[in-house]
Amino acid sequence: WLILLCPVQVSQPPWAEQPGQLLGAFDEKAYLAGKQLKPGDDPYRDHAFNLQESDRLGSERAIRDTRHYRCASLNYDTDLPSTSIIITFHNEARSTLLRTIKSVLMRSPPSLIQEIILIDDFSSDPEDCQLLSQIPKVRCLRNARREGLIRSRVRGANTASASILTFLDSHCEVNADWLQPMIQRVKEDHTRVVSPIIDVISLDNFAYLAASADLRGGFDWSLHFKWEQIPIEQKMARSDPTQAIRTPVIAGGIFVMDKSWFNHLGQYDTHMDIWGGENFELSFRVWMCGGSLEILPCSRVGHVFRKRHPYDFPEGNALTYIKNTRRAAEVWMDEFKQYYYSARPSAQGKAFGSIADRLTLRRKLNCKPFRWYMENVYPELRYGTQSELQSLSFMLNRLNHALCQSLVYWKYTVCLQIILEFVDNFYA
Ligand SMILES: [Mn+2]
Repeated sequence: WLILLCPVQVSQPPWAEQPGQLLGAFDEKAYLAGKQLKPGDDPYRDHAFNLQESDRLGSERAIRDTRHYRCASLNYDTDLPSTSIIITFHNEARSTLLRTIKSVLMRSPPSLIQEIILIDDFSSDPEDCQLLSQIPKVRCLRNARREGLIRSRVRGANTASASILTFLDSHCEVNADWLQPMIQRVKEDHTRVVSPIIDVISLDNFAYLAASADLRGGFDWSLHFKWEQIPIEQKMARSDPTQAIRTPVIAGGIFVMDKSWFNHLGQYDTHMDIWGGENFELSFRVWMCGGSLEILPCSRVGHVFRKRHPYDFPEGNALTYIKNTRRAAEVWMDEFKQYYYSARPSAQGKAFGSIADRLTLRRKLNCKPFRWYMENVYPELRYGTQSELQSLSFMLNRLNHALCQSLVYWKYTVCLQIILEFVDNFYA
C-alpha cells in the first residue's frame, strides 16, 4: 500500500511526449521559412543577437534543468488556478518568438495555461503575430501604432480571461516546472508578485547558462537596475535553497501577479513610453501599497540578454528612460528623489508630463512613504552627501570594470551574474 502513496516519478511529463501535436494547424516550417537571413546579411543587425544561430537551433531543443535538485521533489497544489500568459513584442525574430511559445506549451501543465496573448506592438510584418494564432490557446492582438511595452501589457491584461497574469518577454525559454512555484505563491497570498530566476541565453551561440541563485534585484540612485548579492544576514538565515528570496525590485521582464491585485494597484503608469523604468514604478508601488516582491529559485526562465536595444525609441533611448524614471521618482520617492536628481543631473529639466492621476492613486491606496521602503525593504541602499556617493560609485565602477574587462561587451549585470555562478559552482 505504500506504493499507492508514492507518486510515480516520470522523467518527462506526459504532456510533453508529442510536442508536434501542441501546434494544431500551425505550419511551423512555412512560418520560419517565410523569413530567413539572406547570405551575407549581418546576423546581429536586426535583433542584436545572432539570428543565424537562433534559426538553426530549432523550436524545441532540450535545455539543462538548472534548478537546485531539491526543487524537483517539491509538491504543488493539484487545483492551482490557470494563468493568461502575456507576451508583448516589436519586430521579434520569428525563431525566438516561436521558441518562447513552444517552451511554454511543452513545459507547463496544460491545465495551467488558460491562453497565450501576444501583443504585437506594431511590428513591420503583421503576419509574425497573425500566423501564430493558429496555435491552440494562442491569441494575437496588434496595436494600430507603436505603444511600447507598458501600454501593450495593460492591453493584454485587460483582455486576459484568467485570474492570474504571467508577463513574459518574447525571447525566452522556460525551464522545467517553471510555472507551478509562481502560481502556488500567488495563490497562497494574492499580494505577492513573483518572478523566476532569469537564466542567461547567450546572444552569440544561444547556450543556456545557469544564473546564480543568490541574487536579487537592486538599483543605484540613477535608477539603474542591477543584480546584487542577497545581504549576508539573509543568506545565513536561508536554510532551505528552495525558499523565496525577497527582492527590493524586479527586473520587470518576467513576473506573475494576481489580476485583481494588478488592477487594484493601478496596473501600470500608462504615460510611460516604450521601455524602461516601469519596473521601478511597479516595484515601489507593490511594496509601499501593501504587497511584496519575490524571486523563486525553483522557477527558472532563460532570457537572451542583449547589449543594445535592437529597435528605435521614437523620442530617443536616453530621453525615454529619463522621462519614465523621472515619473517613478516624482510619484514615489518623496524627499529621496533628490538623490535621483544628484545622480542624474540631466533629468532635472526634462519634461515628464502630468503625474496628477498617479498621485491620486497613491493617496487613494493609502501607500506608505518611501522612507518606509528604505528602512524596511532596501536598507542596503546607502544615501549621503553627494561627494560620498560619487566616490563610492566610482569605486564600485572601477571594481566592476576590472572584473568584467575580459568579457568585453556583456552588460555588467549579466557578466556579474555569470562570475557569481562560477564562484557558486566552485564551492558547490
Ligand atoms: Mn528582453
